[in-house]
Amino acid sequence: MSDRTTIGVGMVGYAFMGRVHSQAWRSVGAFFDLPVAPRMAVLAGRSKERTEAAAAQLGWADIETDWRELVKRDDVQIVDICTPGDSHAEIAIAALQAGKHVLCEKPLANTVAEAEAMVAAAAAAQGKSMVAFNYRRVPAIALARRYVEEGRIGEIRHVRAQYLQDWIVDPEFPLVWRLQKDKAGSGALGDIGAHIVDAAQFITGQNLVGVSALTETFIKERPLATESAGLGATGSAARGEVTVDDAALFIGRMSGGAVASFEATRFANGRKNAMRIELNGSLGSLSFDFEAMNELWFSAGGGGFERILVTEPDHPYVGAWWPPGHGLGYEHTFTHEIKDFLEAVATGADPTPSFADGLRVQRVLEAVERSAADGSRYTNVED
Ligand code: 4PW
Repeated sequence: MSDRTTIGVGMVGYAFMGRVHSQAWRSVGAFFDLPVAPRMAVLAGRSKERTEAAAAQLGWADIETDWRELVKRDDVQIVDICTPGDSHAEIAIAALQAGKHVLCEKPLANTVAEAEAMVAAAAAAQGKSMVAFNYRRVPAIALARRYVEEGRIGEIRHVRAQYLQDWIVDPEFPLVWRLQKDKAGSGALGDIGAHIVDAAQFITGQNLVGVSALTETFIKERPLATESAGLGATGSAARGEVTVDDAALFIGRMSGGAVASFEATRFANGRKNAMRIELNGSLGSLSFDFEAMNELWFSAGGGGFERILVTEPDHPYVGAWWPPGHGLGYEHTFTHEIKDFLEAVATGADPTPSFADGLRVQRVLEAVERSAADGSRYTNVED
């Protein structure tokens, strides 16, 4: 930390995740009373021209064209990794070894071996580390966790989770990095399935211990991408092979005895960002859909579901924002994540989800892939 009140941040990558993280770094201090003030010191990207333009637009003071230089800088105490999964391990380990705190986008890595190396580096480091499963910081999801902890739905029997999008349903949508195994590790499974695995484990407080899975790649070849931004892209005449799953479905057992089902797909026509989770317990149920992210549905048993509008000041994170009923959006989940991370860094607490939590999710993804590949009826998540 450079002094008592400011902490320098260096961010690697400025595409979709880099933009939303920038928004969070810019706004967090204006809404939350923080023990430290983040300074958006450096943005790293490969192209000088593009990185300079992104830094100017997003509010970063300086740029580097090699993340290795960013990691060495004295004005950087936090390294925020917003790159595709193939570079997470290398950047995170170098940053931790250089004494920095690290916030890393999800999934933690592209393989279990990389995630294990990141966990080992985090354990040996002075710096704090956290994996950016931002949906934990949706107020309604944090409230669901609170309800479970308070015992309001009793013993959990069913977890039903889906993450449904449709942005690659067009067979002519280009072969962006999220559709390439060497860059993304896996497809819908790691990109969005990882979120519902993490959410299920977070809300229930239980780990997935075994799975039975099916994956499918509907479109085997696509135009090569020439440009991409956000979840949009333009393609060329040349085509390439899709090397990841388009959809992943699996059922599983949780450590506390619940049974669970998961569906992750980017082929659910009409569903844009339907990250959904429903829990059925011995006393009641909870249900959430990100497409109505300010609502949590609760059944106290017996009757049907009642809608809780999660915009009250005593709901998680909400008190810092707007009056009741005025609602939050996708970007706020990242602001909350960064607020919690900064508080942990400032107080010396261990932030969650930790790299070990990220590894746990990675082991589930790996078990899903093993089960889908060998067709085995039940595959243990390995420790
Ligand atoms: O939240 C999701 C991300 O984790 C987004 O909707 C898209 O899928 C982009 O990256 C992942």
